[in-house]
Amino acid sequence: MAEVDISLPAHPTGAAAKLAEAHSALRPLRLYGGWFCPFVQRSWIVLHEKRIPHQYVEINPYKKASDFLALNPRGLVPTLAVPVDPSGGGKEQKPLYESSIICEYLNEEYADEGKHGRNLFPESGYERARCRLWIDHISKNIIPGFYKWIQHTPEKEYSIEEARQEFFKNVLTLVKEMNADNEEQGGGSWFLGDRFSMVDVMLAPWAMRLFLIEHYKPGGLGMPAEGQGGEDEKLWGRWRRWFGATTERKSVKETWSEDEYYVRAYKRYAEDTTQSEVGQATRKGKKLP
Ligand SMILES: N[C@@H](CCC(=O)N[C@@H](CS)C(=O)NCC(=O)O)C(=O)O
Repeated sequence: MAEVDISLPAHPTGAAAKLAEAHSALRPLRLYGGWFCPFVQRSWIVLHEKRIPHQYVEINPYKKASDFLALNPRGLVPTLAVPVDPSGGGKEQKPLYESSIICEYLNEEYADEGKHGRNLFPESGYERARCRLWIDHISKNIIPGFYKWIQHTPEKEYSIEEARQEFFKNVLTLVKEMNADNEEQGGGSWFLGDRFSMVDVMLAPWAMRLFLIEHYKPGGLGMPAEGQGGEDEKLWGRWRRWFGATTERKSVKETWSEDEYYVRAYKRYAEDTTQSEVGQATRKGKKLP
């Protein structure tokens, strides 16, 4: 069974292939990633947003090669190799892993706004904490709910409608916290209104993968279309704005392979036969790795 997981196409395609190619030269800062992985896409988006010089190395995390495990004993992508002494050529490297930690590290370490663009966290201490609170909600509730839904099969003790409603509830809880989208109140589509932030980065990869639920699951995604959201129409409208802006964001589009390859890669999730750690944890009702 595990063999199928390691038979994934070995390289990104489409826009992501171009980006990977443009970052294939040896560099002291190196991202080990898998094109299909949403956790990797988070780190990739930050590297792109902040114009951080780096090398992208495509690996298959299911193969657990010994040099990969030496860097990251958890054996998961993204894994970042950070130069011990960047000024000294960066031959020696130390590892970092966990997508949210990698993203925070990159944002802090490449802080020169002239070179790397705006900080992905706001200046106000309270607002920074509020961002982290909602990142926590994304990681603890929205993302596990995505896998619970996509891995739903008729044998489960929960129904597909329950999985859908739980996912919707968690999305709308986040949407309620999004800054208002009307001009008087600051405008803009992002979590913080007109400012793109780490909250947007943390959720974007799963927003991009919602089409897989539409593709694979009975009844599809079922998110209300414009005007169909009933008493939650205002919130769904805000969600649609965020979603539209996210799917059009350059850093999101350019870290995206061709749709058909995700369809192939997620078949095992949709059939609930994946042996990935995330998939197994979901099956057992455990916390995600
Ligand atoms: N909590 C980790 C999760 C990373 C993760 O699960 N990556 C998957 C690919 S999407 C992986 O490397 N899977 C290898 C495996 O399951 O054996 C993070 O945020 O970086």
